[in-house]
Amino acid sequence: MLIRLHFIHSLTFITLLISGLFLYITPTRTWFNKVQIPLVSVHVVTAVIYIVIILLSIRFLLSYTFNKPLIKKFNGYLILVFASLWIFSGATMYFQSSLPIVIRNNAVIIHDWCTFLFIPWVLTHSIGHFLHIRISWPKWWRTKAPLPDALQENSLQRRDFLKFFGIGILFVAIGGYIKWFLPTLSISSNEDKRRGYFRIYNVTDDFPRYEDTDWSLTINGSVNQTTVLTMDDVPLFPETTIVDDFHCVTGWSVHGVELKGVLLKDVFDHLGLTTSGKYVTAYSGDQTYYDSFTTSQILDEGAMLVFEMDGQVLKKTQGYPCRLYHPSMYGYKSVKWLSQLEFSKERELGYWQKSGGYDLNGYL
Ligand SMILES: Nc1nc2c(c(=O)[nH]1)N[C@H]1C(S)=C(S)[C@@H](COP(=O)(O)O)O[C@H]1N2
Ligand SMILES: [Mo]
Repeated sequence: MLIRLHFIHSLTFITLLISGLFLYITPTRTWFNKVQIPLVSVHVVTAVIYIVIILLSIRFLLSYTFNKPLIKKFNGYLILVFASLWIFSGATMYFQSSLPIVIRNNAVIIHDWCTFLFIPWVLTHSIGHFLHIRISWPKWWRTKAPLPDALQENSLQRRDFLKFFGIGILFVAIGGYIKWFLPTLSISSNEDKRRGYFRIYNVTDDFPRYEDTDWSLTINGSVNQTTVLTMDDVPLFPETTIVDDFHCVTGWSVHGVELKGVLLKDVFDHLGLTTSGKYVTAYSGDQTYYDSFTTSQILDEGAMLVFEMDGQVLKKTQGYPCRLYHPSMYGYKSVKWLSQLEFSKERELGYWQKSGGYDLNGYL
């Protein structure tokens, strides 16, 4: 019974680990999204199964470790502590929309760090399993608690463990590497500005690689005059710089990002543009991503065209040369490679409202 539980637990655990790492790593997350495999749901459903297993095993675990040496107790309790941290932080992430940003952000940090701190344990534990390494207990422990026969009997499962843990370790190694590597790619070069980092999101395989000469922004639909802006026009408008916290609805944030660009209100004022449309759809030059706003959100709430972040022109992957930004809304409203603002009488649904159920207004 215990061995079977252990096996089911490790299978579920590895599934969680792998799907979690796929969600964490940008290219795999994007790929799964692209082929429409709902990885988040896979992860969540597995997590529910995992919770059931943990709840089922607590009784066995406690009675099993009852008169076992300290090290066995330690293993059992370690799993319980980590499992509860994962479960609580995971649940917080799942129900995040009703929780304050601080809690949400810390939940992501706890969830990620538990995973990465647990790697050494998974490694030692599974290596012990495949290589049949057994640390013999000191005599005074052994006499107190002789090794149970059950431990000797699980040799049949070792090959399976080898397979599953082998794959697991590979992904953990890749994930661990990326975990340490990613922050160094953070957009801020200045150490003390490093406060969280952008995880590049892109729903398409590729992205538009604009030069500053071939980018343009079309403002059309129900406006008094259709307008096409190029980089040459940008200096005509007063420059606006704000420092703001960037929040992605999946839980990560970057604090104190300096965003430089022009307010859309200033663009309208300077060009004498007016609109009779109540709504705006903002399209990306990637031909796929777009989102929808009310005209007043765009003109009266400080929405801007952003050209620089933290004192540097946008990176190619972060929307170069121009992304939309609304200071009180989630990151998904920040359409990268912005190419068109279409004003209309009827409201469109955005990319994520159609495929991910994100809130239309996207306020923080
Ligand atoms: N064109 C385009 N814009 C986009 C996205 C996208 O996939 N494509 N993702 C959005 C989401 S969900 C977020 S959180 C931010 C992430 O910004 P970053 O990629 O610069 O970190 O971009 C937003 N703008
Ligand atoms: Mo996002």
